Amino acid sequence: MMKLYYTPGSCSLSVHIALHEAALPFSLCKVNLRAQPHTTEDGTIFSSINPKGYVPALQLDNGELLTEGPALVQYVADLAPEKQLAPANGTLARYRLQESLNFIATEIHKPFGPLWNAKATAEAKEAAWQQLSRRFDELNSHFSQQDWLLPQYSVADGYLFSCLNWTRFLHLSLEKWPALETFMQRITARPAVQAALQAEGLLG
Ligand SMILES: N[C@@H](CCC(=O)N[C@@H](CS)C(=O)NCC(=O)O)C(=O)O
Repeated sequence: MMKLYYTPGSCSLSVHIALHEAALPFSLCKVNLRAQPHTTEDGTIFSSINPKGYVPALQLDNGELLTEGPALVQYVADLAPEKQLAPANGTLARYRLQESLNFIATEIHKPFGPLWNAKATAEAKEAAWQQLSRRFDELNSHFSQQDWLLPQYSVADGYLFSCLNWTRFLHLSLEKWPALETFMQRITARPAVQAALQAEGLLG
């Protein structure tokens, strides 16, 4: 059975959601990112499992470890093609998915970094929020016209949700972007998202 190394509320939530959407069997292993060095719930030094030292990481059925969220969610989607979580490989639509995943990884996920960094100055945090705000403007106009990033729900939506959800923990409001707030409500209502949030202790 596949095993997902995750930390509640982190970017690994995207993969956790994809596994639930795909209705595949998997187990979870929690990683404590606050501990230095990072450790798993059974006390193993996480870098002995994933030398990159970060989540998400997915142990596949053949024992190999696969990392990098955008690769993982596509791997999971391709294991359950009937769920249509990713367009078929080789189609232009699949490149549209990869376009979205790369956009989220580089323009949304990583730019949140300074907002999480206790050593970042107030100026650095403000600059990061301004940069994210420009991306949110674009996303807000997209979601004013379309429910999902692609014409139908895909793993990219789960990834975007997982990153935007950080605004809750950071006490930052999305009210300037009403279509983005509606997107968050729409996706939160999905049973797979509820199941992942519940398992990570993030409901309520
Ligand atoms: N390039 C990786 C980045 C993953 C990442 O940023 N993981 C964060 C949590 S959201 C983490 O584990 N940080 C702890 C660390 O780097 O020590 C991916 O896209 O999967």
